[in-house]
Amino acid sequence: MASFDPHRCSITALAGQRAPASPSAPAADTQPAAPPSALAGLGVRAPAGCAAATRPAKAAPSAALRAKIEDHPCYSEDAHHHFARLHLPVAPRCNIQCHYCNRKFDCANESRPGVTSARLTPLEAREKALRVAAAMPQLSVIGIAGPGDGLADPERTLETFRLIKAELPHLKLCLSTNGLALPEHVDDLRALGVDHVTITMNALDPAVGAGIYAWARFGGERLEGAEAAACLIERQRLGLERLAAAGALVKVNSVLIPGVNDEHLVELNRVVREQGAFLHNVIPLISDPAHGTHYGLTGQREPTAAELESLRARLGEDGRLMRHCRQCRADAAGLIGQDQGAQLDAAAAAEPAEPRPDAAAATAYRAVVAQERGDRRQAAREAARRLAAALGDGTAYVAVCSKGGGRVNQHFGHAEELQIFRADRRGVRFVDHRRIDRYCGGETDKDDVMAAVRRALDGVPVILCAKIGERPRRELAEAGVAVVDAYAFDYIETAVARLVVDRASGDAERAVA
Ligand code: CLF
Ligand code: SF4
Repeated sequence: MASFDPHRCSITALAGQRAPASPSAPAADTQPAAPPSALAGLGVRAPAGCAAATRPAKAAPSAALRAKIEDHPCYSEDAHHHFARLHLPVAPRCNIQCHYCNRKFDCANESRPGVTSARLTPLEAREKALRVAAAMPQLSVIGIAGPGDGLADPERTLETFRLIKAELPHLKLCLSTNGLALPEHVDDLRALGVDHVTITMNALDPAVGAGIYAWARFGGERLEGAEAAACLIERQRLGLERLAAAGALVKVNSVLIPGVNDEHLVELNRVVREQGAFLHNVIPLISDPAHGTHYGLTGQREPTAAELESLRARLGEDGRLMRHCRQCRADAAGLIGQDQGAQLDAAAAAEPAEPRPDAAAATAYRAVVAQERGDRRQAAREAARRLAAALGDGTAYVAVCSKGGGRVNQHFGHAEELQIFRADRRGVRFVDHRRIDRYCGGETDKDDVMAAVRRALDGVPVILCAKIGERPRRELAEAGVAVVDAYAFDYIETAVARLVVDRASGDAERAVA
């Protein structure tokens, strides 16, 4: 690590060669070719490159580590089916300017575009946290993720964490930051029990960073271009190093920007792992011109789903890559992917009294989830056994409508995303989610919804759901997509295995009913 001057970043120590910018090739793994077999229609294909053979064995986490991650919906893919997070939007200001951000909208580090409904003071945030904890026994994490940077005005963030820790000590505290002001706050964060910190790192090379950041304000100076990027990168690396040394679980988020940092993220992944990052989360650039960001207005394109998957595939399969991020709002509340913030705010407006969190309800919920997770793990093992027999070395892709609990339990018409799962001899694994508009009761024209669904499926030939109406079923069938509701309310792993086995055994009525 380069020596650190708290008032001036040592820019040249980190300068390097800019990585060649070329879009990633489409991922072979995401483009299943249908074979002429009993499993045709599931997109089953033989392995290419055999990730199974090269995946390193995962060491079992210690009990202490398990306790930190097993109920955190972002740090554990399994937890995100059961546990919720609440973001408290107490941080309106930022100390840098990313080309993908317009602060009239949420922080693109940790949000999808959409104005946060309110900016809260620490006391207002405390009230909201108490209210949401009372209404939502599945709440496990309180996060601060904008709408600006959580450490640009650190006292607001630290005071909020202090208040939450005093009132709701059983909840995990989580911070997302760009890292510029991180190094000098590591001790404060650790003293408050903040175990989970996300740093958004998009480049290690200032020349690459110069294409991503317009400016940074540091030590009373406004830096621009490569100088700003070099300062930011140095501070991010120092913050990461200090947090990891202090025992925090650091997640690095990186925005994939085609032609700017796509190749570079492979090297970044290697370096941040070496520096102690616990997880890496590569998220796609959002550059809708309507948001008024620099990238949106200058035509910088977003990555395709295939480009994102191709990069993720290169970054390893050892469980240290997050795939289930939904790029949440700065005021998100609820299970990841199902934002209940607006409903909770409306309920609070109707009944303004301050409710007290019900510890017994939270404990009871956790007991139910523990039982469910045990049952689901057992179901997943059984599914893997059945898939190995039915698929051999092949792979199948299935889209699932789920509203949580790890089950196929959502009506197609109510789904706002399709969860994509991959089945192979090792079992069933979450790959990706694809956003869609609601078919029933939504504002989008139904023909447009169906066109978007077909695009979102991108070669995935089957949807599992709890129910579907005749018209969308017929339209999807005409597009070559089977919709199956015969396994409604099964665990996802069980449903996928049953689908594959029923197809292999020729029970087409169940498998495509
Ligand atoms: Fe929030 Fe971020 Fe904490 Fe999670 S979100 S501060 S680590 S509690 Fe999660 Fe949302 Fe993705 Fe963030 S899905 S945007 S990774
Ligand atoms: Fe926007 Fe977040 Fe970047 Fe700040 S760090 S400019 S709030 S995306």
